[in-house]
Amino acid sequence: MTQQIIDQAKAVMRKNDHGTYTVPTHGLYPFQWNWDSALSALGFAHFDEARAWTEIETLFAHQWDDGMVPHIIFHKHDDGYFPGPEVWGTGREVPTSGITQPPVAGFAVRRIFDRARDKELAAAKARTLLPLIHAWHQWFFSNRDPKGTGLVAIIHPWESGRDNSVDWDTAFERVPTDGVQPFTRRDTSHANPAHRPTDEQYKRYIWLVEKFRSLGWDNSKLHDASPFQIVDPGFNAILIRSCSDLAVLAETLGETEIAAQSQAMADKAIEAIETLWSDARGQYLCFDRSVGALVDSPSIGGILAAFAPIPKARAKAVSDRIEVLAASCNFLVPSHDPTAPEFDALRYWRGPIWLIVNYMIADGLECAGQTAMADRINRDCLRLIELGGFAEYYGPINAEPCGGDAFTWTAAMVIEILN
Ligand code: 9WN
Repeated sequence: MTQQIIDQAKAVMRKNDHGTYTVPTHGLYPFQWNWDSALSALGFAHFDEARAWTEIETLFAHQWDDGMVPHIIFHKHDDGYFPGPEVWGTGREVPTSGITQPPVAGFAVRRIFDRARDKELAAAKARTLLPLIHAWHQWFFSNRDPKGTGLVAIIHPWESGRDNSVDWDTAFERVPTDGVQPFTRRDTSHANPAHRPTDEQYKRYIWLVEKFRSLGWDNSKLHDASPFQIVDPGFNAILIRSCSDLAVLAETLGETEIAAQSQAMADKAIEAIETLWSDARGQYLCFDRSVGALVDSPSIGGILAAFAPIPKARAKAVSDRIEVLAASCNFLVPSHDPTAPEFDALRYWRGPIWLIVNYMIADGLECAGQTAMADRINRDCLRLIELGGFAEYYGPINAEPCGGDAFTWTAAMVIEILN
């Protein structure tokens, strides 16, 4: 049974493999996505280490001069996705988007390196990737934390990877839609519109893209110019984990300066993330930097914080919080609290379960000694696969498979969990 599922997962990954990069799924997402690639590489590493390294190398081959790694790389022309390269207008030879995504590559590279069977290949690849990943981490703190708070802001919901989370609703009201010309969405022709973001949200996504394009994609200007600046605990936890993992990797490779700088960034952020903790909610919350207040939205962003090496007592509290959520759903971990009025069981990041997020939460909890909850989350991942196949996301009440199917990172996570 286990081997059969692994074989099916490998087949999904091979199907979406374009040789040097994978697409998340055919049709809905025909290009390379940033955090999809880093997490998918973990799956490849179990059966083709060289291919795993290539996935991440391709991603970093499109790193911008300032250090940013874009969220989409438009390797080949495809009309099936909106917004395409002409909307982004970043002027790159191989077009890319102009925003970034959760920086999970540092974590992935350390893990692939640590588990490598081909040590020589791993050392060579890690050595090349190390300064590139470090430059991306430094880019974050220079450009998305201009006041040196220790935590970085996202300036577009797409950067979080949790596109239509309830977390952004209030801040999004401050994003106008003036001047956005009519456009045709393509996602709703591939997936059920009831499981996707709304048209109103799409207009605001595009307004932000046009605003940033009008500033020439100059990252020294974008943060301050954006009406949307959110400090997301989940996003920051991924950055913290990648910084601390990169510190360990750098030390192993004898790169002591990168090691010290990475650890310093992680330490400062771990201290700062404490300001996002809410006793009332029993979890971390987002902080809306534009208005200087926490966002009282009980989403999975505040639970994903457990992916970072937060204090053990906090990890225990997060585990307790998941236990509370379990009382109102049949599968863990819903992307929004099912008892909250905004919960929407099948609409994208407003309720459904995403296996990549489950994987990171379980990994963090396991590192913190919360193994029972980590195991339970991993078991639920496998139940969801057995019931719904390799979907993009799943309903937390009835396990409905939603969004795209034959999904690369979902398959990669299953390979990870079963190995
Ligand atoms: C926008 C590819 C990506 C994921 C994101 C997920 C979704 C894109 C979209 O798909 O976002 O980046 O068009 O909806 O929200 O996390 O990386 O799988």
